[in-house]
Amino acid sequence: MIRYLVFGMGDTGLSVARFFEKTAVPARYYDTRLNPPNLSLFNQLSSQSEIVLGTYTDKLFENIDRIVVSPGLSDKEPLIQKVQQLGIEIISDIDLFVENVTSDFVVITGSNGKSTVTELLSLMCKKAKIKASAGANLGRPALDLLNDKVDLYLLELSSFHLHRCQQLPAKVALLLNISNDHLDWHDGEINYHQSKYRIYKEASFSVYNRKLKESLNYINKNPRVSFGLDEAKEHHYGMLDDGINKFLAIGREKLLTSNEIKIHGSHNIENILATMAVAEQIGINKTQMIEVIKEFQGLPHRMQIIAEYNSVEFINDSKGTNIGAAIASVNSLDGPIILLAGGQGKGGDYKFFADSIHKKIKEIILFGEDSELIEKEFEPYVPTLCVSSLKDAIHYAQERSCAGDKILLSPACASFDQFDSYAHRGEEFCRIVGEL
Ligand code: UMA
Ligand code: ADP
Repeated sequence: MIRYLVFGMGDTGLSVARFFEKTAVPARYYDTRLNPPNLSLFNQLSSQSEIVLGTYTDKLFENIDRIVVSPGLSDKEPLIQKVQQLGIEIISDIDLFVENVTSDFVVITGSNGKSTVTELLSLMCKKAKIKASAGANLGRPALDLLNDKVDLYLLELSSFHLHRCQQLPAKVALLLNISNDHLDWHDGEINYHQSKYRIYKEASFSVYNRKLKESLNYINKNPRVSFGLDEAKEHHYGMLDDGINKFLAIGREKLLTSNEIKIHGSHNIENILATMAVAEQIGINKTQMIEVIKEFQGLPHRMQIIAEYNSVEFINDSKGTNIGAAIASVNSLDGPIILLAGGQGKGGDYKFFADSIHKKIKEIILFGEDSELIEKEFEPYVPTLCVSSLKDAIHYAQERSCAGDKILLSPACASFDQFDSYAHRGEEFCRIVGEL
């Protein structure tokens, strides 16, 4: 029997442990932290399992053939470098999923829009009465999904997952877009991009963004279809403009107008076109797709108008956790914008950020770890202010706003310097705005 070391005792590590318990596979679990988040649950595992925390000795690798590494851990981790030297096979939880799955699965990635598309697909499956379970980066780890006896799995995959995947024979693979994110984890742009494009390697059907021309170098010989905001050739997804309305379309066939969609911005139209291209491949008909799209209000913490106070709109886009997302969100709004941004950066290019959006914003108020770095790039263009907390940022923004302004929280950064997660940051934003 293969002997496993599981590195990381977060949500992914716990899903691996549950899976191994069910299949009676003994394993050793390790976390660099002395008190990892799920420790009490790990302590309930069977006596076949061992737990090691904090510092380790070479005994950790004794009798180990394979190591399952959690997505948050990069190859810079000393333990992973050691394992590479020892020649132990490194895999991800997604590899275990692929080795054990018996139904079809769809894989979705992109720097932004993954959760929106995965959720939309999930709703379309429900409408079409296709039994499906969605998860992975979306929240529920992939191995936990195997408990659901369904016809189809929808996996939202991050570049961290994809970096370690050995085989990914998905029914359909979708790469939505690429803008720089997680460059620190991947040690640069090239590695990040390659991890994203890797999604197509073993897919039976590929859905690609026409703007990402490089996709075609990675897609295998199997069938493919494209999406984009331009007019599309037959069978491909795109837009048609009759001078009065803009239509989402397949080739020349009009499906619905952009006015019938509740979620804002051209980036969301791209997301919907991509979703329809995948949905067609999993047997969802056009009527079912359109009904779901017309009803869809979007996910929490993504461009949610949460309040209007003195004719000023407050918008929560706490999930705008990288530069590409924040640019898309700013561009999807009209009118004067006071942008609240900052937090823990991920190696992104703040000069590019400022160059891309300074004309659309009235002012930027910054908080968190990278606030001064961002401020430096915006200073030549618009009024800037660095404050110590999100609360101060909201109060200053409100004081400086006039009727008709939009106060947008789209931080372009991760939240972990001051919050537990993007959701926690978004909830705090809603709470503080509610107190005004
Ligand atoms: N960590 C340690 N020591 C360890 C193990 C982990 O310090 O020994 C730290 C990591 O460096 C990281 C944190 O713990 O900062 C969490 O890492 P993890 O890999 O244990 O995370 P999980 O709890 O297993 O959650 C992961 C995904 N997290 C990451 O990729 C960082 C979750 O995506 C995902 O929902 C979950 O698996 C279930 O599949 C979250 C995420 O932030 C939403 N994803 C990134 C993003 O969307 O940008 C990629
Ligand atoms: P992900 O799961 O990839 O983080 P989400 O669907 O949760 O993506 O959206 C996160 C943020 O990314 C949104 O708040 C929005 O600002 C931005 N976004 C969504 N779709 C796109 C897209 N297609 N292109 C650029 N930005 C996008």
